[in-house]
Amino acid sequence: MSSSHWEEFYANHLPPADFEDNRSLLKEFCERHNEDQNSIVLVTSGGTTVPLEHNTVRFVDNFSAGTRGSASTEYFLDHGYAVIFMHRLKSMEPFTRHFTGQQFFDMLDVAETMENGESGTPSIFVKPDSVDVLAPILAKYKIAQEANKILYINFTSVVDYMWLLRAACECLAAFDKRALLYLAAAVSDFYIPSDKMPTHKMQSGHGAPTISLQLVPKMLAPLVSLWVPDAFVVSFKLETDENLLIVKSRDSLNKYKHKLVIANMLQTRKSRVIFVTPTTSYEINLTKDQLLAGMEIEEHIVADVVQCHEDFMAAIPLQ
Ligand code: 9Z3
Repeated sequence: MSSSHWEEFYANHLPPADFEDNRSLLKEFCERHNEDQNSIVLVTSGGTTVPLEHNTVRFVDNFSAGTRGSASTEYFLDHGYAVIFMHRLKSMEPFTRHFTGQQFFDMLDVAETMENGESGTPSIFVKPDSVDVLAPILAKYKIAQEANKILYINFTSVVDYMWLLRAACECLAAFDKRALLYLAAAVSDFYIPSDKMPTHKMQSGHGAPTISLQLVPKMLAPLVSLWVPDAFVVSFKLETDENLLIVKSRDSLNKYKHKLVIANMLQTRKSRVIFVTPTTSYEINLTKDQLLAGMEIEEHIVADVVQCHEDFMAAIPLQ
Protein backbone atom coordinates (compact mmCIF):
# COMPACT_ATOMS: atom_id res chain seq x y z
CA MET A 1 0.00 0.00 0.00
CA SER A 2 1.44 3.41 -0.90
CA SER A 3 1.93 5.84 1.98
CA SER A 4 -0.22 8.95 2.12
CA HIS A 5 1.01 12.52 1.68
CA TRP A 6 1.14 13.17 5.39
CA GLU A 7 3.16 10.03 6.09
CA GLU A 8 5.63 11.05 3.38
CA PHE A 9 5.82 14.52 4.93
CA TYR A 10 6.99 13.09 8.26
CA ALA A 11 9.29 10.59 6.56
CA ASN A 12 11.01 13.37 4.60
CA HIS A 13 11.22 16.13 7.22
CA LEU A 14 13.22 15.97 10.41
CA PRO A 15 11.61 17.04 13.69
CA PRO A 16 12.86 20.27 15.31
CA ALA A 17 15.93 20.04 17.56
CA ASP A 18 13.95 20.41 20.82
CA PHE A 19 11.24 17.97 19.75
CA GLU A 20 11.95 15.21 22.30
CA ASP A 21 11.95 17.75 25.16
CA ASN A 22 8.59 19.09 24.04
CA ARG A 23 7.22 15.58 23.63
CA SER A 24 8.17 14.77 27.23
CA LEU A 25 6.53 17.98 28.47
CA LEU A 26 3.35 17.20 26.54
CA LYS A 27 3.26 13.64 27.86
CA GLU A 28 3.76 14.67 31.45
CA PHE A 29 1.19 17.50 31.26
CA CYS A 30 -1.43 15.29 29.62
CA GLU A 31 -0.94 12.34 31.94
CA ARG A 32 -1.40 14.55 34.99
CA HIS A 33 -4.57 16.17 33.72
CA ASN A 34 -5.98 12.90 32.45
CA GLU A 35 -5.52 11.33 35.89
CA ASP A 36 -7.46 14.28 37.35
CA GLN A 37 -10.21 13.73 34.73
CA ASN A 38 -9.86 17.34 33.57
CA SER A 39 -11.05 18.64 30.23
CA ILE A 40 -8.19 19.77 28.08
CA VAL A 41 -7.84 22.03 25.06
CA LEU A 42 -5.06 22.29 22.51
CA VAL A 43 -4.96 25.90 21.31
CA THR A 44 -2.76 26.51 18.28
CA SER A 45 -1.83 30.13 17.71
CA GLY A 46 0.11 32.41 15.36
CA GLY A 47 1.58 31.94 11.91
CA THR A 48 4.17 29.51 10.60
CA THR A 49 7.30 30.31 8.61
CA VAL A 50 8.29 28.63 5.36
CA PRO A 51 12.10 28.64 5.22
CA LEU A 52 13.75 29.22 1.85
CA GLU A 53 17.13 27.78 2.91
CA HIS A 54 18.17 25.02 5.35
CA ASN A 55 20.47 27.50 7.08
CA THR A 56 17.57 29.88 7.19
CA VAL A 57 18.24 33.52 6.47
CA ARG A 58 14.99 34.14 4.59
CA PHE A 59 11.51 32.74 4.94
CA VAL A 60 7.92 33.30 3.86
CA ASP A 61 5.62 34.31 6.73
CA ASN A 62 2.03 35.40 7.25
CA PHE A 63 0.05 38.07 9.06
CA SER A 64 -1.08 36.19 12.17
CA ALA A 65 -0.17 37.91 15.43
CA GLY A 66 -1.55 35.18 17.70
CA THR A 67 -4.23 37.43 19.18
CA ARG A 68 -7.00 34.89 18.73
CA GLY A 69 -5.10 32.00 20.27
CA SER A 70 -3.60 33.90 23.21
CA ALA A 71 -6.86 35.64 24.16
CA SER A 72 -8.84 32.40 23.80
CA THR A 73 -6.38 30.61 26.08
CA GLU A 74 -7.21 32.97 28.94
CA TYR A 75 -10.92 32.34 28.46
CA PHE A 76 -10.47 28.55 28.32
CA LEU A 77 -8.60 28.76 31.63
CA ASP A 78 -11.56 30.73 33.05
CA HIS A 79 -13.79 27.81 32.00
CA GLY A 80 -11.62 25.36 33.94
CA TYR A 81 -9.78 23.76 31.02
CA ALA A 82 -6.17 22.67 31.10
CA VAL A 83 -4.57 24.36 28.09
CA ILE A 84 -1.74 23.37 25.78
CA PHE A 85 -0.84 26.71 24.25
CA MET A 86 1.03 25.75 21.08
CA HIS A 87 2.19 28.99 19.58
CA ARG A 88 4.56 30.63 17.17
CA LEU A 89 7.68 31.79 18.98
CA LYS A 90 7.52 35.56 19.66
CA SER A 91 3.81 35.79 18.84
CA MET A 92 1.34 36.98 21.46
CA GLU A 93 1.05 34.99 24.66
CA PRO A 94 -1.77 34.89 27.21
CA PHE A 95 -1.47 37.43 30.05
CA THR A 96 1.64 39.24 28.77
CA ARG A 97 -0.29 40.17 25.62
CA HIS A 98 -1.99 42.93 27.66
CA PHE A 99 1.29 44.77 28.12
CA THR A 100 3.24 44.74 24.91
CA GLY A 101 6.10 47.08 24.08
CA GLN A 102 6.22 50.36 25.97
CA GLN A 103 2.91 49.68 27.73
CA PHE A 104 4.64 47.68 30.44
CA PHE A 105 7.26 50.30 31.26
CA ASP A 106 4.60 53.01 31.25
CA MET A 107 2.96 51.23 34.18
CA LEU A 108 6.08 51.41 36.34
CA ASP A 109 7.87 54.09 38.30
CA VAL A 110 11.17 54.24 40.13
CA ALA A 111 11.46 55.69 43.63
CA GLU A 112 14.77 56.59 45.18
CA THR A 113 14.71 55.63 48.86
CA MET A 114 16.84 57.70 51.22
CA GLU A 115 18.99 55.89 53.79
CA ASN A 116 20.71 58.00 56.45
CA GLY A 117 20.32 61.08 54.31
CA GLU A 118 21.95 59.34 51.32
CA SER A 119 20.28 57.91 48.29
CA GLY A 120 19.77 54.16 48.74
CA THR A 121 18.61 51.33 46.54
CA PRO A 122 16.03 52.42 44.00
CA SER A 123 12.75 50.52 44.17
CA ILE A 124 10.35 49.94 41.33
CA PHE A 125 6.61 50.06 41.84
CA VAL A 126 3.46 49.84 39.76
CA LYS A 127 1.79 53.23 39.35
CA PRO A 128 -1.41 53.36 41.43
CA ASP A 129 -3.68 53.83 38.40
CA SER A 130 -2.11 50.78 36.71
CA VAL A 131 -2.60 48.45 39.68
CA ASP A 132 -6.27 47.99 38.80
CA VAL A 133 -5.25 46.85 35.33
CA LEU A 134 -2.32 44.66 36.29
CA ALA A 135 -3.64 43.02 39.47
CA PRO A 136 -6.48 40.87 38.01
CA ILE A 137 -4.33 39.71 35.10
CA LEU A 138 -1.40 38.88 37.35
CA ALA A 139 -3.75 37.04 39.72
CA LYS A 140 -5.11 34.88 36.89
CA TYR A 141 -1.61 34.21 35.61
CA LYS A 142 -0.47 33.06 39.06
CA ILE A 143 -3.48 30.80 39.50
CA ALA A 144 -2.88 29.15 36.11
CA GLN A 145 0.84 28.70 36.80
CA GLU A 146 0.43 27.41 40.34
CA ALA A 147 -2.25 24.91 39.30
CA ASN A 148 -0.09 23.86 36.33
CA LYS A 149 -3.05 24.50 34.07
CA ILE A 150 -1.09 25.80 31.10
CA LEU A 151 1.72 24.35 29.02
CA TYR A 152 3.56 26.65 26.62
CA ILE A 153 5.02 24.94 23.55
CA ASN A 154 6.43 26.93 20.65
CA PHE A 155 7.09 26.40 16.96
CA THR A 156 8.50 28.54 14.17
CA SER A 157 8.32 26.75 10.83
CA VAL A 158 5.46 24.82 9.32
CA VAL A 159 7.51 21.63 9.71
CA ASP A 160 7.98 22.27 13.47
CA TYR A 161 4.25 22.87 13.74
CA MET A 162 3.39 19.57 12.03
CA TRP A 163 5.64 17.54 14.31
CA LEU A 164 4.29 19.16 17.45
CA LEU A 165 0.69 18.87 16.31
CA ARG A 166 0.98 15.11 15.89
CA ALA A 167 2.88 14.71 19.16
CA ALA A 168 0.21 16.70 21.02
CA CYS A 169 -2.54 14.59 19.46
CA GLU A 170 -0.81 11.37 20.50
CA CYS A 171 -1.00 12.57 24.10
CA LEU A 172 -4.55 13.94 23.80
CA ALA A 173 -6.03 10.72 22.41
CA ALA A 174 -6.31 9.28 25.94
CA PHE A 175 -8.80 12.02 26.90
CA ASP A 176 -11.30 10.72 24.31
CA LYS A 177 -14.21 13.17 24.18
CA ARG A 178 -12.75 15.39 26.95
CA ALA A 179 -10.16 16.67 24.48
CA LEU A 180 -10.94 19.82 22.55
CA LEU A 181 -8.78 20.98 19.65
CA TYR A 182 -9.01 24.67 18.78
CA LEU A 183 -6.89 25.10 15.69
CA ALA A 184 -6.53 28.87 15.38
CA ALA A 185 -2.97 29.00 14.03
CA ALA A 186 -2.56 30.33 10.51
CA VAL A 187 -0.65 27.41 9.07
CA SER A 188 0.93 27.81 5.68
CA ASP A 189 -0.66 25.82 2.87
CA PHE A 190 2.57 25.96 0.89
CA TYR A 191 6.19 25.10 1.59
CA ILE A 192 9.48 24.08 0.05
CA PRO A 193 10.17 20.41 0.74
CA SER A 194 13.46 19.66 2.44
CA ASP A 195 15.03 18.01 -0.60
CA LYS A 196 14.19 21.01 -2.81
CA MET A 197 15.70 23.60 -0.49
CA PRO A 198 19.25 24.98 -0.86
CA THR A 199 21.56 24.43 2.10
CA HIS A 200 23.04 27.91 2.20
CA LYS A 201 21.88 31.48 1.85
CA MET A 202 20.71 32.22 -1.68
CA GLN A 203 23.17 34.46 -3.49
CA SER A 204 21.96 37.50 -5.38
CA GLY A 205 24.94 37.05 -7.70
CA HIS A 206 23.20 33.96 -9.07
CA GLY A 207 20.36 36.11 -10.36
CA ALA A 208 16.72 36.41 -9.21
CA PRO A 209 15.62 33.02 -7.83
CA THR A 210 12.55 31.21 -9.01
CA ILE A 211 10.89 29.86 -5.89
CA SER A 212 8.56 26.96 -6.34
CA LEU A 213 6.27 26.10 -3.43
CA GLN A 214 4.44 22.81 -2.97
CA LEU A 215 1.25 21.97 -1.11
CA VAL A 216 1.49 21.11 2.57
CA PRO A 217 -0.54 17.95 3.23
CA LYS A 218 -3.85 18.60 5.00
CA MET A 219 -3.21 17.33 8.51
CA LEU A 220 -6.85 17.70 9.51
CA ALA A 221 -7.49 14.45 7.63
CA PRO A 222 -5.34 12.11 9.77
CA LEU A 223 -5.96 14.27 12.85
CA VAL A 224 -9.73 13.78 12.81
CA SER A 225 -9.87 10.22 11.51
CA LEU A 226 -6.79 8.66 13.14
CA TRP A 227 -5.00 10.68 15.80
CA VAL A 228 -7.86 11.94 18.00
CA PRO A 229 -10.99 10.26 16.59
CA ASP A 230 -13.04 10.85 19.76
CA ALA A 231 -12.07 14.47 20.38
CA PHE A 232 -14.06 17.61 19.64
CA VAL A 233 -12.19 19.31 16.81
CA VAL A 234 -12.71 22.97 15.91
CA SER A 235 -10.86 24.41 12.92
CA PHE A 236 -10.77 28.00 11.72
CA LYS A 237 -11.27 29.12 8.14
CA LEU A 238 -9.77 32.37 6.99
CA GLU A 239 -10.73 34.03 3.71
CA THR A 240 -10.43 37.44 2.13
CA ASP A 241 -13.31 36.90 -0.31
CA GLU A 242 -16.65 36.78 1.52
CA ASN A 243 -18.19 34.67 -1.27
CA LEU A 244 -15.90 31.78 -0.42
CA LEU A 245 -16.21 31.84 3.36
CA ILE A 246 -19.20 29.61 4.05
CA VAL A 247 -18.74 27.38 1.01
CA LYS A 248 -15.15 26.60 1.97
CA SER A 249 -16.10 26.02 5.62
CA ARG A 250 -18.80 23.53 4.61
CA ASP A 251 -16.36 21.84 2.21
CA SER A 252 -13.94 21.42 5.09
CA LEU A 253 -16.61 19.87 7.35
CA ASN A 254 -17.68 17.49 4.59
CA LYS A 255 -14.15 16.47 3.83
CA TYR A 256 -12.72 16.02 7.31
CA LYS A 257 -15.92 15.19 9.20
CA HIS A 258 -15.11 17.25 12.26
CA LYS A 259 -17.67 19.18 14.27
CA LEU A 260 -17.24 22.88 13.83
CA VAL A 261 -15.54 25.44 11.62
CA ILE A 262 -15.21 29.01 12.81
CA ALA A 263 -15.08 31.20 9.73
CA ASN A 264 -13.61 34.68 9.64
CA MET A 265 -12.54 37.33 7.17
CA LEU A 266 -9.04 38.77 7.43
CA GLN A 267 -10.31 42.34 7.60
CA THR A 268 -13.04 41.85 10.22
CA ARG A 269 -11.71 38.95 12.27
CA LYS A 270 -11.74 40.90 15.54
CA SER A 271 -15.42 41.82 15.31
CA ARG A 272 -17.13 39.03 13.37
CA VAL A 273 -16.94 35.25 13.16
CA ILE A 274 -19.37 32.65 11.84
CA PHE A 275 -19.91 29.30 13.55
CA VAL A 276 -20.47 26.74 10.81
CA THR A 277 -21.63 23.18 11.61
CA PRO A 278 -22.73 20.55 9.10
CA THR A 279 -26.32 21.76 9.45
CA THR A 280 -26.29 25.29 10.84
CA SER A 281 -24.47 28.60 10.80
CA TYR A 282 -24.69 31.70 12.96
CA GLU A 283 -22.67 34.84 13.53
CA ILE A 284 -21.05 36.40 16.55
CA ASN A 285 -20.57 40.15 16.14
CA LEU A 286 -19.07 42.89 18.27
CA THR A 287 -20.10 46.47 17.68
CA LYS A 288 -17.59 49.33 17.36
CA ASP A 289 -18.60 50.53 20.82
CA GLN A 290 -18.06 47.10 22.32
CA LEU A 291 -14.62 46.92 20.74
CA LEU A 292 -13.77 50.39 22.01
CA ALA A 293 -14.91 49.37 25.48
CA GLY A 294 -12.28 46.60 25.38
CA MET A 295 -14.61 43.64 24.81
CA GLU A 296 -13.00 40.71 23.05
CA ILE A 297 -14.80 38.49 20.59
CA GLU A 298 -12.78 35.52 21.91
CA GLU A 299 -14.75 35.65 25.16
CA HIS A 300 -17.92 34.87 23.20
CA ILE A 301 -16.25 32.42 20.84
CA VAL A 302 -14.84 30.40 23.73
CA ALA A 303 -18.12 30.44 25.69
CA ASP A 304 -19.93 29.01 22.66
CA VAL A 305 -17.21 26.48 21.86
CA VAL A 306 -17.24 25.27 25.48
CA GLN A 307 -21.03 24.89 25.26
CA CYS A 308 -20.69 22.89 22.02
CA HIS A 309 -18.05 20.69 23.64
CA GLU A 310 -20.26 20.08 26.70
CA ASP A 311 -23.23 19.18 24.48
CA PHE A 312 -20.99 16.86 22.50
CA MET A 313 -19.73 15.13 25.66
CA ALA A 314 -23.23 14.81 27.08
CA ALA A 315 -24.48 13.19 23.89
CA ILE A 316 -21.88 10.41 24.01
CA PRO A 317 -22.62 7.73 26.60
CA LEU A 318 -19.84 6.76 29.02
CA GLN A 319 -17.91 3.71 27.78
C1 9Z3 B 1 -7.83 31.86 11.83
O1 9Z3 B 1 -8.66 31.99 10.99
C2 9Z3 B 1 -7.66 32.83 12.99
O2 9Z3 B 1 -8.88 33.33 13.40
C3 9Z3 B 1 -6.71 33.99 12.60
C4 9Z3 B 1 -6.50 34.87 13.83
C5 9Z3 B 1 -5.36 33.45 12.13
C6 9Z3 B 1 -7.35 34.84 11.51
P1 9Z3 B 1 -4.66 36.53 14.72
O3 9Z3 B 1 -3.67 35.43 15.05
O4 9Z3 B 1 -5.63 35.95 13.57
O5 9Z3 B 1 -5.53 36.87 15.89
O6 9Z3 B 1 -3.98 37.72 14.11
N1 9Z3 B 1 -7.00 30.78 11.82
C7 9Z3 B 1 -6.98 29.74 10.82
C8 9Z3 B 1 -6.39 30.22 9.54
C9 9Z3 B 1 -6.13 29.11 8.56
O7 9Z3 B 1 -5.10 29.14 7.99
N2 9Z3 B 1 -7.02 28.16 8.37
C10 9Z3 B 1 -6.88 27.17 7.30
C11 9Z3 B 1 -7.62 27.70 6.10
O8 9Z3 B 1 -8.33 28.70 6.20
C12 9Z3 B 1 -7.56 25.88 7.67
S1 9Z3 B 1 -6.96 25.12 9.09
O9 9Z3 B 1 -7.49 27.07 5.02
